[in-house]
Amino acid sequence: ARTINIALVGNPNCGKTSLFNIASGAHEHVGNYGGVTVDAKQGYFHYKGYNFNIYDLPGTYSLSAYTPEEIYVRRHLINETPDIIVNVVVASNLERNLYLTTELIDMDLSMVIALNMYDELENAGSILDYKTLGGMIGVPIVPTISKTGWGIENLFDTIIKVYEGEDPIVRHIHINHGSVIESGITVIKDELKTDPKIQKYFSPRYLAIKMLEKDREAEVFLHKEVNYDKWAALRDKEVERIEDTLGEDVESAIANEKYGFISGALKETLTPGNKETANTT
Ligand code: GDP
Ligand code: MG
Ligand code: K
Repeated sequence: ARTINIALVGNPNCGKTSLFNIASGAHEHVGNYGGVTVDAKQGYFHYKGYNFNIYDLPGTYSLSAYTPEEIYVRRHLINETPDIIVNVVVASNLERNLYLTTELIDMDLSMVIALNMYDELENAGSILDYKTLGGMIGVPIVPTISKTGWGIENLFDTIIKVYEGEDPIVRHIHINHGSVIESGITVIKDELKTDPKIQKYFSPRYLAIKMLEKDREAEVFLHKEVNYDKWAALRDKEVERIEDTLGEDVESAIANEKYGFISGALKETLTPGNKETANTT
């Protein structure tokens, strides 16, 4: 049987471990992973003729390389190259949870979104047109309640479909960061494309974004793999132009554009309810 490698990625307290426990089953062996200080687990199970190898990764709000958890998740995605990322999001807190999603989209990875705590969204009286939202971002979205197991079979059926290249929703999109930033991304990306070593780092577009952010892991990668001075000079020129034009530092500007993209997408797909919930996550 074929093995599908899966990584659960999401904010702290979004329900990753609940999902992991339901999927891998109480009877499976679940050991601590790699003797690391961050909280990560690995499990195995079989479903519909496939072997699943699933990692429960530490919770993160973003993939900037600042905290041990963020660095751990980034390295896992780069080194273990999971077949499918399951991005677990809190259905009742999408404005914040989808930020990480926009970063995963930048990385150009195969992905399914578990719209978890769907019960809380419904309890709040909110309605999300998740099919339309999934179509907009090119990622299948499956509602789940990982506390009870509701929706988990549907989630794994969707994972199999994406793995087999049979899900019509899947499409790689680019988050539009606005013309000022996008022209900087394009200038750097077009240069990066000429260097075959860059292919090791996901996509040239992703690395170009990370360079503009002066991301620490990307800096280390460039130092190791390529002629750093040439890239730094090109990057610095673009950063200066962007910051002069926008009047803010480029890292915040990129984050703001991502939040703008999310709020635009939610404006079209989410009808918020007016009931308060006990959700504090
Ligand atoms: P993690 O930090 O992402 O691993 O999240 P956990 O799996 O530890 O879950 C955090 C809390 O949310 C726990 O108290 C879970 O019981 C609860 N939880 C998980 N999934 C759901 C869900 O779908 N609905 C509701 N209402 N609570 C959930
Ligand atoms: Mg957990
Ligand atoms: K909660």
